[in-house]
Amino acid sequence: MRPSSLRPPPLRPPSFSGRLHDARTATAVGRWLGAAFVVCFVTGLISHYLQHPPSWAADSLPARPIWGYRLSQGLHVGTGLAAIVLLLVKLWTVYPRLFTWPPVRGVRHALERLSVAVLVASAVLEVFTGLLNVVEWYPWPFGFIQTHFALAWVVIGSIMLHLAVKAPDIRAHWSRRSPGTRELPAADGPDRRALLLGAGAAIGVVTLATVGQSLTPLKRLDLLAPRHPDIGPMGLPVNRTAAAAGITAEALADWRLEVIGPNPYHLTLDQLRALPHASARLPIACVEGWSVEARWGGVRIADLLARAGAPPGAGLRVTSLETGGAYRVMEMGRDYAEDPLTLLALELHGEVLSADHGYPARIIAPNRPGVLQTKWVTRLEVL
Ligand SMILES: Nc1nc2c(c(=O)[nH]1)N[C@H]1C(S)=C(S)[C@@H](COP(=O)(O)O)O[C@H]1N2
Ligand SMILES: [Mo]
Repeated sequence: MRPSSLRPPPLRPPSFSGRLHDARTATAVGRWLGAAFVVCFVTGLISHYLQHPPSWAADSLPARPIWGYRLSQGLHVGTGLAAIVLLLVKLWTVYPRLFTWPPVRGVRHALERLSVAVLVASAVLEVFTGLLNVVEWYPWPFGFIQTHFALAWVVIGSIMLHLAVKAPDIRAHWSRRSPGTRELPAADGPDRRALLLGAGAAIGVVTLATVGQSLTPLKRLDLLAPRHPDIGPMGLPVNRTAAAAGITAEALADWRLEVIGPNPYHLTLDQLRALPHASARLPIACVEGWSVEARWGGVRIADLLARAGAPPGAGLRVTSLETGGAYRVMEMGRDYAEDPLTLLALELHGEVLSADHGYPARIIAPNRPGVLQTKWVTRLEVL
């Protein structure tokens, strides 16, 4: 067998012999796409396991740094959006190869094509389900979270297989002037440079026009993201309003906080307000990518649990007044429950919480996904 670098590219129909469809362009774009997918995958796992920790890990999730989840989920959505641009460019670069004739030239070729089909299909579905989740549109019959999570493994597995199959090509075209590749169209020309610059510019525009949803200094550039860090009741976005959650005036009229533990008790709102006051500057970081820091005031969860006679190291189950919905009940492990910054918040920016932000009381805890910052809290249970 000849050294792989001397082998001519496997498929080169004359009509597609330009530099924009060659292996060097595919490698150059593929590296960035691969990097985006890896960051997206790792941050996706972080998000998944913070929300659905295996039972053995639930008590040792880190409550620091307070901005950890904000950063990781900002990266998840940012790299996911960049991956959409890169995926389109990559598909455009390689599409002549996807339509070669004959479609199958043997078992090995058939398997390779099948693996590429799985890679393309899963990657496209993964980034578009993610995008539609950001705009909260679910035009499909399956559950978003399970599908997005399962597909992530298919995508990452297919990428690894693809890297293994294409390793010789990637190696030969990794740098502009690989030794021994003179007969391959490896030299950069203005057309390839223009394509790569164009792709970079498109990613720059997409990123700059959305990253302000979580990177507050750039919030003025946030033109495309569906939520803006400043826009919403009390200057903070809202995903689920009180009306959407079915929080009625009647339900709030006889609200009281029930705390269940070795010494159970309940408190009216006035009694709760009379307890030692604590405050914290903490971000809300939504899984959909927006995040914003705010000043919260209320009562420490640790104080409420201690008063119920909770043993040290106890976890907590929180129940909302909301009648349905996936976020009505939430559990938090020891490290969050004990943290002095974890509050049952009654105030936002020094004012009483508005209905949409969880009046009369909501959870705010450091380094946690927004979905776990339960609003309209009515019951705490020591676990
Ligand atoms: N009870 C309840 N709490 C909830 C939700 C919900 O649907 N129900 N949504 C969560 C989500 S997805 C986020 S991002 C935060 C947003 O808080 P905010 O609306 O005060 O900004 O609240 C969380 N708390
Ligand atoms: Mo959220």
